[in-house]
Amino acid sequence: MKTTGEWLNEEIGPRVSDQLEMRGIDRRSFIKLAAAITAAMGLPVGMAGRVMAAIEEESARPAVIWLHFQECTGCTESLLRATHPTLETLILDMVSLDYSETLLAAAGHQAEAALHDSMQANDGRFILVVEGSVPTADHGNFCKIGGQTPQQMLRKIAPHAAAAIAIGSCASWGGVQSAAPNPTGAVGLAEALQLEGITKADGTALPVISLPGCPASPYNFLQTVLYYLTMKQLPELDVKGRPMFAYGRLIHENCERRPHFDAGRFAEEFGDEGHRKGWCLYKLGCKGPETFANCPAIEFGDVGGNTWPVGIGHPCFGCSEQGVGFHKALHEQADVETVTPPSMFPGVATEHGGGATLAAAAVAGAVAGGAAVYALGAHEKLKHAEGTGSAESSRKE
Ligand code: FSX
Ligand code: SF4
Ligand code: F3S
Repeated sequence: MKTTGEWLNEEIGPRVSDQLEMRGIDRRSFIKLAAAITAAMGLPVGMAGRVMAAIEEESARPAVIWLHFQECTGCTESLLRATHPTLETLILDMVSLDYSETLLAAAGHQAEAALHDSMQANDGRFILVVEGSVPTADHGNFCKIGGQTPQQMLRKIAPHAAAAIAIGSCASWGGVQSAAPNPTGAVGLAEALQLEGITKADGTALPVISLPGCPASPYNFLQTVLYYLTMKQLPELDVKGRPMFAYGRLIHENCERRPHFDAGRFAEEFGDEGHRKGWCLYKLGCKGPETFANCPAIEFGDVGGNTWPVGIGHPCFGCSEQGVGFHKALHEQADVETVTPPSMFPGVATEHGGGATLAAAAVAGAVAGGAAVYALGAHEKLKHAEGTGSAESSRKE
């Protein structure tokens, strides 16, 4: 029986670059794209060759087992329904998706067999992706797949994985289901493993990378997998298990409305003059000042034009931040974590040529990375603009 990965690979062709070429993205553009992704991962752009090789290396494709627990499947949907085909082509060709409850062609016992076969063939080597929260109340009986609760599935599968990715806020820390009164006792994957005492077969902790967001940004998933394939190790994580390259900075630090915040120009209510003029949304409840994510740099949907919550005029509600999204009231004002720039920023009074600190250089690199990943979507926009002869442009191109 064919696995979902084999079936998909048959459908989408043997090599990523061939596939992209069929979709009008030539080799040169592929190289540029690889350079953009490399920078976004916080790696030197000179490593783009290694990233490209990792994308194209078929034998290195890790097996992926993708489980769905309590969630809306929005993470999978947004990943696979990207406006342009580049993203899902890259993702689906980089991994061998052996088991996915959403995408699996098989059903029932055949599906169970695919899971069993992949676990046996890739023991200790596959990546476990979990989407959705784990119910801990009433023995987890709120959610069952094939007659098993998430805990039972995790006990069976997780010890055999090499690493796990918790995709979305639900899998990262409970997400929307963990909103008070949290009737199912929803927790994220890392907490569920800890509560159940689940470790790898050798007794060591299973590394869990959390990619919160409701839904999670497909770019952050792509970059995390690519980093792992290229560097053969996990990216640097923060204390909440999130990759630093994506969650290292507050939304408030990269927001295009930040000059209005600093100048005290706020929208006071939806539709007022300040709102129409694009002023800061802090007083409408924007949680950007206490939410770590790269939404303003990466945006959503590959279409540019400020397509992220604040960009289209709605306050960030902190969907990716534990204790903020689904826990604080929508229009409650945020705790401002950095009223003044963090101390690691270069001093504005520093004389030219004085040299930046290492931390400041890293911050600058992160900004460049954020802008660079935007090129993923910008490339398609450019093609469209060239095709239609329009002078479409974006603030970040
Ligand atoms: Fe949760 Fe993802 Fe929100 Fe939905 O599955 S993060 S409810 S967009 O889909 O897990
Ligand atoms: Fe942007 Fe929100 Fe910060 Fe205002 S409060 S600058 S809208 S992130
Ligand atoms: Fe979520 Fe705020 Fe980003 S609501 S999508 S974290 S801008």
